[in-house]
Amino acid sequence: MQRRALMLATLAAPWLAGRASAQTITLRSADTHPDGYPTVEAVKIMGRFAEERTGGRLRVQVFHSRQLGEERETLEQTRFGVIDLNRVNMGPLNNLVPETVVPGLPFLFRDEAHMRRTMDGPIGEDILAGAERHGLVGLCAYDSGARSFYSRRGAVRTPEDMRGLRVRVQQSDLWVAIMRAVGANATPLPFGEVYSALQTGVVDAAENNWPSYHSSRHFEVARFYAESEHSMSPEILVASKRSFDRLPRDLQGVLRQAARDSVPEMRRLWDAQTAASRAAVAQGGAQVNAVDKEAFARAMAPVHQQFANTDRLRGLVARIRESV
Ligand code: GTR
Repeated sequence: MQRRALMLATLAAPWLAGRASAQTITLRSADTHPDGYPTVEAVKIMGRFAEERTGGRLRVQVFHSRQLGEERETLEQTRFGVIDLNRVNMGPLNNLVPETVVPGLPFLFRDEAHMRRTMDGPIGEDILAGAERHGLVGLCAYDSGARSFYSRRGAVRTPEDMRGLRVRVQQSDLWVAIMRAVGANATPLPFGEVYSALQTGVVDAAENNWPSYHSSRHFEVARFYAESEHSMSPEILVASKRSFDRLPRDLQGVLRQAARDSVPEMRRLWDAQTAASRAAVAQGGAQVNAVDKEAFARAMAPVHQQFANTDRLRGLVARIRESV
């Protein structure tokens, strides 16, 4: 039988604060990143909003640093209501929730501002809503900047330089296809295994944004960072539908609004962290180079047709392209 996390958390809450009759509900939230990372801090901020707005009836406890497991496992547990909230990248959701593929498609957004406007508007709402059919309530999307390649073997400048490289990807068919498109061998691995895979040569390369390249210390073992910026697959905060449905109506509304209100806070932290991480990895010996982006975009283009393969998904892609 599944553990009733929400109920247990409620019973275990030592701080039955506020009015004597008010019960405190504590939602447990998972994150792969360490304490202090913008996603971790954003969910804490959301928790503070929720707590303030409910007079302490609703709280959020963030378990950072993979304390509850790797993203794919924690997502399963979230669907079953063992974990109440989960902040993951959209990548590990790709195989489950088709809509999450769309914003990760290579070179889709024109820039970060386009991605932000899209995810804040009706298209973003539509993508988040896709999770609901799969036991998850999409609360908000956070930034994940742009993902770029990094290698232990040498600078990558063109798609030809990727040929035959073993590249770690997120556990997602989209990501396997993206690597195939440039002639690389995709190796899907959980995030927590990437450092040692790079260190021991199980993989030659991986790809991620500046803050993750930095906080995971991958720059120590893969020093050549190629600014390909090939995908802007955003982060997503989901609630377990089981946990969400158990919340009183008013608390559901508070939770949704608190999540939305944490997005600008997250972005402030994200921009600062991106600049700090860029400087820190350069200091730590990373060598950064530019790539032939047009050649990468051309090579990866067939992935769009392959994965935006229903009217709904094609429609989302078209709306994103048309949006200003
Ligand atoms: C990071 C993201 C994590 C995780 C990781 C990965 O950018 O924030 O949630 O998905 O990438 O590559 O596994």
